[in-house]
Amino acid sequence: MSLFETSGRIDIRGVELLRDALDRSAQEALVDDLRRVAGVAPFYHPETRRGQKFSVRMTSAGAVGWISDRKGYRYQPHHPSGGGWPSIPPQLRELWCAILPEAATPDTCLVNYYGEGARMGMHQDKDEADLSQPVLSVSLGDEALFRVGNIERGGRTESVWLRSGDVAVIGGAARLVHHGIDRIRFGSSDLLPQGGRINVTMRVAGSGPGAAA
Ligand code: MD3
Ligand code: FE
Repeated sequence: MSLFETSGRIDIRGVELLRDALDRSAQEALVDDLRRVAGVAPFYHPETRRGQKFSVRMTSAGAVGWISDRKGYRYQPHHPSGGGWPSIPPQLRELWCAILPEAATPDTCLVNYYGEGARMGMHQDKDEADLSQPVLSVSLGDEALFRVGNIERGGRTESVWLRSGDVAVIGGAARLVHHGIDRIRFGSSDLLPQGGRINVTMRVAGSGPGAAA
């Protein structure tokens, strides 16, 4: 996988964006891997405790996967349909190790699919047991308007368009900032045959309140 050769590093409130970290062939190989993941663990529409459907569809790979349903949100060792999650694709593990050699081994990989009109509201990621462990994100397909706020709710925010092949590293103080995806530019990339956007986040979920089986 070709990494860093042409990449610019951009700092957005502590989120480190590695522009164009993955070239087209690496992106295509990842899409193939994710197609295999979705073959075992199909994308589904998570819902909130109150029964509101997310506009983003999700699946996971790894020992545990993040899910949200009428019982709440958590990491659990099986897909909502009952089967186990597939293993994390080797290319993604290698990417993590190349960028984050000091970090623990990731045990989950959340895959978000944004179709036309999908978005993700501002939120914090704090369901992982050890919040000192970083998150690594890979964007594939259509461009997305990513917004980064503050550790406290509200206040000023900064936005940037994420593009296919961009990698983001979230660690340190940035790990707890509020962030979201306001919208995508549907059809802006030809990577995914049906259009839309995939974001992959690798994490160390660990064991903890959020990981109870
Ligand atoms: C900043 N995903 O899955 S990726 C998520 O594009 C999520 O699908 C977005 O937020 C997406 O939770 C944004 C970049 C990202 C991922 C995790 C973060 C930024 C983050 C965790 C903490 C702070
Ligand atoms: Fe998030």
